[in-house]
Amino acid sequence: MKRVGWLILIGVVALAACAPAASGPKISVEQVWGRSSPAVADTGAFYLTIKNTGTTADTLVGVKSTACGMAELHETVDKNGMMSMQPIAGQKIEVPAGGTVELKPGGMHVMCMMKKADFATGTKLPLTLVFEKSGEMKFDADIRDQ
Ligand SMILES: [Cu+2]
Repeated sequence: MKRVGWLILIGVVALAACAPAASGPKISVEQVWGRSSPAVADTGAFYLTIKNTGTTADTLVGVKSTACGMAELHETVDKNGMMSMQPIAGQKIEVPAGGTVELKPGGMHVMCMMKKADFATGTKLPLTLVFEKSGEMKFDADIRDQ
């Protein structure tokens, strides 16, 4: 009887190991924050980290916030030593399977234009990310100085 029990246990473990992993992207978003900016400034910026622990890539295809008249994906570029920023081509950021994409100061960011809300330190502002496969995800971005 004891031997049979062990055989069953081994069988169960083997089955678990062979079970197919759920396919598709598995997106999680961390450290969603916005940089504080003076009320008179017309623009603000949001930053975040996207992780995909799934088995296929997903793509960030849109950003929106009720705090902005318009939100765009931007990247920072070095033009002959002058740092400037520009909209990301196609307004898309791919997040590869098993990959991490960081939107951070000096790099990619969500540009909030025609600001409708005050980016005041210690407050929170809404930010929605739209992924091609994972759909919409809503966040409350912490507004802080850096
Ligand atoms: Cu920008």
